[in-house]
Amino acid sequence: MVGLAQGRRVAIVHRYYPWESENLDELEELCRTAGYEVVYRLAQRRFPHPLYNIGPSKLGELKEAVRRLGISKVIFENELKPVQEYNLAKELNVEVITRVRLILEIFALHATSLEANLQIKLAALKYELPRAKEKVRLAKQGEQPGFHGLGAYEADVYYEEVKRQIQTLTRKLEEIKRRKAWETRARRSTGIPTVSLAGYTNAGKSTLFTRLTGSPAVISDAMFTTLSTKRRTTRVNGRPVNLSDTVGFIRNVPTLLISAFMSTLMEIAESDMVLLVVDASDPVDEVRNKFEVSYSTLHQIGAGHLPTVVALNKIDLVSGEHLRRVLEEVDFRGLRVVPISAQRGDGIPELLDAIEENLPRLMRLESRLSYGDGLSSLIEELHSKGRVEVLEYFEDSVRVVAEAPPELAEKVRSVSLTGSFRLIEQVQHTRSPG
Ligand SMILES: Nc1nc2c(ncn2[C@@H]2O[C@H](COP(=O)(O)OP(=O)(O)O)[C@@H](O)[C@H]2O)c(=O)[nH]1
Ligand SMILES: [Mg+2]
Repeated sequence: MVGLAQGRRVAIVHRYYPWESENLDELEELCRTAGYEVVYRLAQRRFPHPLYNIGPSKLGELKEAVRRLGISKVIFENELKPVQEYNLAKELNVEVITRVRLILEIFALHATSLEANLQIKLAALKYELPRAKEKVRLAKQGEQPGFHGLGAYEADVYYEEVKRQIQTLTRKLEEIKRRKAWETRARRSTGIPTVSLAGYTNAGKSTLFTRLTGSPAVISDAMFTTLSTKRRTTRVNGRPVNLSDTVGFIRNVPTLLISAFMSTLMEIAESDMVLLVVDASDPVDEVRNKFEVSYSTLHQIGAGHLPTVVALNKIDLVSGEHLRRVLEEVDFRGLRVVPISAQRGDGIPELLDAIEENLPRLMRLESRLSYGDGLSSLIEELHSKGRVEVLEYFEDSVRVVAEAPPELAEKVRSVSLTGSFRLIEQVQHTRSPG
């Protein structure tokens, strides 16, 4: 348990109808994405029990596991009635949530824009509204005195408050949408290109993020998992890049969460290029299917025009024959595909080259700058946003050979000594069509 923050050990439960099938594997993937460690799994095929959803004997087993394994949260795949949620929490003595809340937690971990954050809050409130209503009903009937600690009056106030907040948020979001229509993107002005990691849950995005940024996998309490674990500045063959571990594509997102999901995903469209991570260890048909859905989703969110590199991950798990079939039988739409193992490090140099080739162009500059105000900060900027090859100090001037984003190169040109400045567009490696 060392390294894992306390309070992240969870049990997952799926109570399903006779005509459904058990879905705990996917729920476990989502739990891991949210930073939880699943230490107990319970599946039961039966009609919902009115009080607990699962049957009383299974509840007994769960209760025992929660106590024995130090579980701090129980996560249900299926929806629960408010009264069931209450009864379960009371019996188990730990928090009980459902898949919808879990997915909302994942969104919240990745959302960076104001709009995405408001959409997530709105979805959470809309999810809460019918529950608040039920609390009012129960409290009024006196069926559950002190339900969630609320009397009839408090329950009423609570319900009205949730409703009011929904209205306020909806108004705010409309305003943001109106403003966005004429606001220009401020993000680009830093001069450091952003690369977004996209792909399905479990494809290996976070593992690759860690591999490329060198930061340790941080698993901590959701409240302390700050943005810096999802966004980090790193160097790609010497060139600074902001790498972003995005929310990724999640299967079967509940309808209520679609808007929040889309606006969290939109972050990808704001970046300069996409690194699409695909799990090569799936059966060929599934690799094809996931790639195609990923590809069309990227187009849907307005990221279809961005340069995209496919990182075909987990090649350490597959045979040469399987990899050959994936490469031959899946139509990757002309995108550059680089087989890698994020875990073992295979193919990473090739991947870095592919990323570099798809980044926005740099200008190559050879310049002489005189000593004076702003020289050191300009050189610092060249170091942080570009790649400095030569820096020679002479008595009267400094000779600089570097590659830099066009805006920065322009800035250097404007203060260069006349006659000693050359600006050449960087020769790019040829990019694969698509
Ligand atoms: N064998 C193998 N496992 C990997 C590789 N990359 C990731 N994984 C595993 O796949 C699972 C999902 O990885 P993760 O990075 O969390 O995926 P994400 O949901 O896309 O962020 C984890 O158990 C990783 O250890 C790889 O290259 N090889
Ligand atoms: Mg992840």
